[in-house]
Amino acid sequence: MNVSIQFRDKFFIPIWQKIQNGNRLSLEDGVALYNTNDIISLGKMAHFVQQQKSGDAVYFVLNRKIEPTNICVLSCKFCDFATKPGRPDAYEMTNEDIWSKLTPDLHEVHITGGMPAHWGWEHYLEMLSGIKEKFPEIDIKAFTAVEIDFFAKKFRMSIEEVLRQLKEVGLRTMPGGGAEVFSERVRRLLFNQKIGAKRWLEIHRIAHRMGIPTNATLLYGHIETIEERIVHFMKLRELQDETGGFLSFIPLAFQPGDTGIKAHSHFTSAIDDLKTIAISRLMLDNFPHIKAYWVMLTEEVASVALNFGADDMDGTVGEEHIAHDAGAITPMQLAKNQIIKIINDAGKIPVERDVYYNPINVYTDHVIGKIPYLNSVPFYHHFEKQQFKILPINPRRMGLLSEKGQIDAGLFSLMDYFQQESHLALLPWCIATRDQVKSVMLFSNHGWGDLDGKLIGVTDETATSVRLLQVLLGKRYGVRARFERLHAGVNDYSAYDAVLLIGDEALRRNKFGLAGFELVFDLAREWYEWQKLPFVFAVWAVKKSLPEETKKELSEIIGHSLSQSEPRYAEIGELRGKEIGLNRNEVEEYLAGFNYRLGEREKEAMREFKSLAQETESVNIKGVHHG
Ligand code: V47
Repeated sequence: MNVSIQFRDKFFIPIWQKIQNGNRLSLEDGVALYNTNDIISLGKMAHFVQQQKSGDAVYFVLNRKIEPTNICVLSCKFCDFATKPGRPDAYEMTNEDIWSKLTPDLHEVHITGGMPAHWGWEHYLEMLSGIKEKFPEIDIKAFTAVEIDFFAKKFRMSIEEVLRQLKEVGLRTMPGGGAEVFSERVRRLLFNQKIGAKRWLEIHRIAHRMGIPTNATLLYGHIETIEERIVHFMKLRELQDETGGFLSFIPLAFQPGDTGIKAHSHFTSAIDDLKTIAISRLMLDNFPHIKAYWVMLTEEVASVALNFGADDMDGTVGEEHIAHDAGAITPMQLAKNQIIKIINDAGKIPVERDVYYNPINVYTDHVIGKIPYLNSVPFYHHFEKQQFKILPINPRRMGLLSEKGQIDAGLFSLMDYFQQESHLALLPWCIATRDQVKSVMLFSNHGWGDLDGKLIGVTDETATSVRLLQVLLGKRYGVRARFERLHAGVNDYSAYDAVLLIGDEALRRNKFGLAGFELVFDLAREWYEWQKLPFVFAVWAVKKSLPEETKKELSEIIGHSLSQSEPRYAEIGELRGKEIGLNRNEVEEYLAGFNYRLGEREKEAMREFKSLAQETESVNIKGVHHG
């Protein structure tokens, strides 16, 4: 993707070079970006990164915020929400009150609030288990690191034990609150009873290790310095390098209200908000999402932020007190249609998501699914979009959206194509291996023959690799294993005898290893040694009902992109390769290992696999292991 920007601030040029080459920005770069008046160029650079990460997608979730009580043992100066027992504004919700606020159409409940001295541990466990029991479709995002630390101390448990028990009763992810600003100076002045950076980061590290993805926030616009904001980004970036467990970063604009910070009685400016969104997108190069939290930004700023690096609008929210008690002027909730309109007006794809950012529905036309793995870069690097919009999506989710008619075309997982042949037309391109793949890998503690009865964690991202694994186990090795789906993102693999991963994660683990597993098997190599055929993992297909003209246009765009890309694999794959930890040579060798054109041998391989899959018993796969 070539983007040229007319900079007014010339010092942007070396920074822009770093961004385009996938090099990290420094503390000095971050401070310089804040000092600019060339806000449009800043926005364009952040938008470039946003497009690399999430194409045209902007995510939202049907969610409900619950703040179970405002009674809190802490007294942070910036907080107008917290109060003490017996005060007229104090409230406590019973668990019944909480459950009565939820409806089955929701996909996420976000729980965070005050920390009262008198609630018991059982109360929290019942809160979550009651939600899961009454609303199995609602995923729970609950309790900031500050609350987790409070539970550990109050109920005399380790952080691991607190999280283990919460996970068991339904906790899926953790929100990013309580980080404030990672600065001892600010902590002493504004929230000296609260945990500092070290403990906050440690708790998130543990959560990630236990397979609980989390968010992160920065509370900005009060007494912190620009340098302190950038140091905050760098600390988050460092932990993300280590764990990969952060989903979204949310800059929280300080709401002055009647808080104890008298010198700062005004709201942040829209310019500061947009700079913070853009600079967080640029500094946090390893975070998948940046959230424009409309509750604190206003709808107007949030909508502009969608072209300044943000790809996440939080959700419908329902009710909110932390910002509103501190003077926020925004509504308490946004209707789903209003969110969809804001996103469409910004020229993006409104993507309704689940708690792990899996797309559930998209609300616009001309959507092309893009498999976000290195091996499909040749199809998209020179893709001239015209009227189409690009949605990065894993193969399995693309199949599900296509079933609902919400995807016009894409690279489909082979099994999904087989199932939807009646309404999908094949195009002459695919992702096929020659002999090995390097990115569909089984990490195991047992050889093939010893996997009988064993528990295998399988990626949630595709139907084809999982079926290939079952065919290999059943037909080649005569073995029956048990399977459990993994969720997208970080997982705790310790419960499994083997784990099937695909895409860039598999590629990374193939190079650097997956802790706890000694053996690594390449599924395409297994297939090749057995069948002496290539393996077709995905095929390009288009909705049959599209006008012929559109199909033709799309075919030309794909064909053009591929022929432009083929002579330049090292160059086009370099950026993504860097993210995975591969050098140029490794990228080139990896991409050269694929055949992207659907020829006779590939078609023969498809037929052979289809009949073997039909003969193989379809094993029931349980949901994600949460224990
Ligand atoms: O931790 C308190 C902040 C946070 C004020 O993870 C204030 O998806 C502004 O973390 N002005 C709670 N902010 C909210 C939060 C959040 C919100 C939306 C999404 C997610 C997510 C997380 O609110 C607190 C604190 O940092 N806060 N007082 C104030 N006056």
